[in-house]
Amino acid sequence: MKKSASITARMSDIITIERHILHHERQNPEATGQLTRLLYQIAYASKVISREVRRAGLLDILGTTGDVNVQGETVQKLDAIAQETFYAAFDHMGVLCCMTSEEVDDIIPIPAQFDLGKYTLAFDPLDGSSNIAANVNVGTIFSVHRKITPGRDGTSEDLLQPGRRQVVAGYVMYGSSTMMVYTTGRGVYGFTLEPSMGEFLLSHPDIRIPDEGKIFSCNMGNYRYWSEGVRKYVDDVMSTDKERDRPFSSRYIGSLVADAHRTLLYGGIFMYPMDYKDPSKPKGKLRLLYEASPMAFIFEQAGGMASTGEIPVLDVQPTELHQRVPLFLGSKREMKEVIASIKQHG
Ligand code: P6P
Repeated sequence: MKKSASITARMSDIITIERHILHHERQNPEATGQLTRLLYQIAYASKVISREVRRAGLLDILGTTGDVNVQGETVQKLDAIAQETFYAAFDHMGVLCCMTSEEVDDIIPIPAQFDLGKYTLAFDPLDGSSNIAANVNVGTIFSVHRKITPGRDGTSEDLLQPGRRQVVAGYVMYGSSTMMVYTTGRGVYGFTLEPSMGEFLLSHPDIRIPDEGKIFSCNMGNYRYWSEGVRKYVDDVMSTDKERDRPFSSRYIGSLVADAHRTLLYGGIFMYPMDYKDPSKPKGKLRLLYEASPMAFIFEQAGGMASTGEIPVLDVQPTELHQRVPLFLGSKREMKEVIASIKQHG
């Protein structure tokens, strides 16, 4: 009896993502179940992509399809698989009115034969895919908004909403383990895939970013293209002639999900600043709708900050599906310091 009791006790301690999602649905009296089904499908699609990522080296799918995506980047085969997996997971679910993806130029409508729902989905099916061949962590990033326009079909207006209005934001990281991290505006929760069960189990209840850290993360190869304020901040962080109360380490993977996840757990700052290589045409690199905005919702929910360097990312009014923005994510202390440096020095 005792043995079964301990198993029962262990079972009751295990919180699957499904159990967590249902628990939150019950707390929301107006819930219709559409959001629950949406989150279930994200978890399902992530398991399928995780399996493909893990087998990549074995199935000779590391190569490219030869296609070029809307960003002008050569599409890796896994990108194509991840894109198709996410699309196929949602086109028939009756929870979305439209989608947008890094891999597709235009808005993605729901096929006429399927029911429509009240949410939009913006996603990067496999961010960091240029790192795949080196077996570096890659990830899926997703962002959900409510439909705001009348009529049946979703429009770009439903997608081009400020991040402050997101309903759900999250990412899946395919690393030494597969983790899904998301927020619905009630804190940030992390789930780790238990491969033998095929279940995401709650491993990081209520993630909070430290108020300060000692890791800065940026591509120093672009240093000469940054504004004076950013360069001064980095010079200060790296300086040894000042009495800094903590030495900094530099960590940069070049895969947003991996760099953001480490920053979220350990603290510090991640930066992809505005590039002034052509001062007449300053540009960001990371995309607003399906990279910066979902990460910003997560970081603010975890007690951190997310900025373009001038305004909170969540307050940016999108104008184009694939628009790019400069992105700073991190602990309050480092974020306030870099924003102050930009304000003072430009
Ligand atoms: P760079 C990956 O291609 C990506 O979109 C993000 O995941 C990552 O943060 C960034 O680009 C890396 O860019 O210019 O440092 O290689």
